[in-house]
Amino acid sequence: MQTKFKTLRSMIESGDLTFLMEAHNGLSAKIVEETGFQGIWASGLSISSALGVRDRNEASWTQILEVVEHMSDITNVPILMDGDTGFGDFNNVSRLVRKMCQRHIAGVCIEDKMFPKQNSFLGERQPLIPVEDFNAKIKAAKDAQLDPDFVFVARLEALISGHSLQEALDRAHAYREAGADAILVHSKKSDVSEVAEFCQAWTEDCPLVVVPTKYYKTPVNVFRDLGISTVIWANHNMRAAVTAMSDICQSIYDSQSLVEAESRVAPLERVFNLSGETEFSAYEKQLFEKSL
Ligand code: SPV
Ligand code: MG
Repeated sequence: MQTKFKTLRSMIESGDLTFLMEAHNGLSAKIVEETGFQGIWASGLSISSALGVRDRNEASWTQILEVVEHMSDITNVPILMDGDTGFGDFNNVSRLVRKMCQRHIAGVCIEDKMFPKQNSFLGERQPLIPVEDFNAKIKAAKDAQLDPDFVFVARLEALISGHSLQEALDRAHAYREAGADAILVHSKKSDVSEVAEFCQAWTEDCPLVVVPTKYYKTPVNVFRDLGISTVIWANHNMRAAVTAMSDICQSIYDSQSLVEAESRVAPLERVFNLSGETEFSAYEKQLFEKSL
């Protein structure tokens, strides 16, 4: 069987547009896979929110990794993990990558901001890390990887932080040179314009990744035409869960009854199926039959 590392690499390097769907725990990861997505985005924002903390490195890297390990254990599709700024310097990145590889987590995305980070959609002009320090993180990750197909995605925050297109391009070239396997060009504009300008100016043979949370109205064919490799749907399972949980809480609170709620929630059977109860029962039966 092809490793998750190889699968993620071939998806990102293939000519077809790849979609990674957000998950933030084992349950959501399972649903993403079951729906048919070929890969999972382990979102820092969503995992933090699900843990009840801010997207500011309030959860430690081992707490995040533990969640992603549950996601990896329950699925067969590869996971690209949001590694924020790498939880420190190049040495922290190195240790993170080693531990990810041991858990078969296929790739990491690291952004070129400072530690501790905050979500890119908050505040203005968040400071960028010096290029040489980010290059050290890329090189350390590549030196530390335990599988040659482990994917390092270098995430450019230049545009979102108000820097020029040229600054973004210069950094992207430097990161590619340092060994990045793909470049994520991030934008908080409500249209695709600055991402499009970047893509048109990007002549290297290196995959581009985008996160269209803010320019969500852009049809995916636009991404195809721009030669983009991978689209990340970054936080919609977490946001869907927030809406669904708020609605059901309100309904039960107001009615002091489960009657109205019952038809609006997943049957318990579905929950048991998602966590593998069906396989467990079959396996248990088989084990005991054999030993008779
Ligand atoms: C995340 O999902 O945590 C991301 C994407 O980093 S974004 O929130 O768009 O910065
Ligand atoms: Mg994030």
